Amino acid sequence: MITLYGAAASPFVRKTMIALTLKNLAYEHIQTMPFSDDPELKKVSPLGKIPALQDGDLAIADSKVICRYLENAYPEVPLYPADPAQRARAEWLEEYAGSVLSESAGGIFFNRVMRPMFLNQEADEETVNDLINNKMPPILDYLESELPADGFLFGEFGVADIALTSPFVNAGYAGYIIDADRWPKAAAFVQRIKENSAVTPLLAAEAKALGF
Ligand SMILES: N[C@@H](CCC(=O)N[C@@H](CS)C(=O)NCC(=O)O)C(=O)O
Repeated sequence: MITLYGAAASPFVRKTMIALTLKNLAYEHIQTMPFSDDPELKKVSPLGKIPALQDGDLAIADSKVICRYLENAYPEVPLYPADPAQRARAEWLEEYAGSVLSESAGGIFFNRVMRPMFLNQEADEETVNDLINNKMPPILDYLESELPADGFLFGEFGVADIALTSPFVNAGYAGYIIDADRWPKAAAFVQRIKENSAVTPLLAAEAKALGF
């Protein structure tokens, strides 16, 4: 049995949950908050970060490591392209999503949602404005040049599509909407992935749990 540790509202946990769903893998979900010093989490995730995953004797952390393990261990539904060059591009976009995009989109979410809801702090709107006006536009310019006008990035629904969409779900909770006049492909892509039948039930469940 596979066990997934983490909170669904994390872009990295959500990405992993969608990957498990697309691969038709049953799993137990242990709701675990980051920054908690939870000894159970530290056993599977030495850095205390989410997600972490246990599959039999194997315990691993980091959504990239987990998704690549799932791809190798459960190849029936592939989530990365088979062609080496395409696979490298998919892994690059996954990396881009997990670094600059997650830092900026996640920063908007952290300030406007996490701080007031969980940390009893006010949002730092100066930081949010910087993220929205200075950090997000070059990211969206780049994505606009990479994303397809229709369908998925590499033919079939895969990790790159999930990874690039997930941080925008978080930013959406914080009221951030991609300007479709300026970045039409990016806006339509994110909407398309969010409306995918494998994704909508997960988004509905997490939105309900968060009270949105
Ligand atoms: N590269 C990691 C990033 C995971 C990550 O940063 N998760 C956040 C929650 S969204 C976390 O656990 N933060 C706690 C910490 O940094 O201590 C991945 O892809 O899983």
